[in-house]
Amino acid sequence: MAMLDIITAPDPRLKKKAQPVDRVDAATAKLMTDMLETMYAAPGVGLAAPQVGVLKRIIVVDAAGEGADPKPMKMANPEVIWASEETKLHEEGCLSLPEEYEPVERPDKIKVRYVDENNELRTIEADGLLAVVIQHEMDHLEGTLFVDHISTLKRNMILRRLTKAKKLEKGNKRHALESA
Ligand code: K1U
Ligand code: ZN
Repeated sequence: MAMLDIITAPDPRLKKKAQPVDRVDAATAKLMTDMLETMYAAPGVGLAAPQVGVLKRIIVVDAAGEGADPKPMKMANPEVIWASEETKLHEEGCLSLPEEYEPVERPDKIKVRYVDENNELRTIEADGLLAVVIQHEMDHLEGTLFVDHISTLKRNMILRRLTKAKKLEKGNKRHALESA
């Protein structure tokens, strides 16, 4: 297993559309396992391949919650085949937008078809946090971030904060290298 680097916004790689997976072979299954390990370590409840620089339609999710038995899910080529008309507002975070949280409105229940880590086609029904996280991760496959669902004013504020944080981090790294 390997830990992967998570890309943070703003970064053009997070705005690109991911490509379908032909079949889930050993390399894809390993990527799924590495993504899950990276997600747990972050810690997070979901991760999409574009967040680790891989433009493939792969997501991993575990929305079981603290104290419950883990429920890891590895999905390739996920597709929403049904979504409820009823929507819900849920606070979202993103490992690519560290320390930023905003409510986002999405369908409350969904049915998703995907290919699992054994290359088997599966369909699941999801609601609550699981439905939120799957939809959020599927957005990453389209190059969409949760801030694209909120007001321009809030989005620009968040992106300005993240740009500043990145510049500061770059400066700190350069300073550390110069004084080493
Ligand atoms: O970056 C990501 O896509 C992962 C993101 C998923 C997500 C969380 C909440 C709502 C929608 C999508 C995260 O996991 S952010 C971190 C987080 O929410 C969390 C971390 C530890 C425990 C519980 C939650
Ligand atoms: Zn995210």
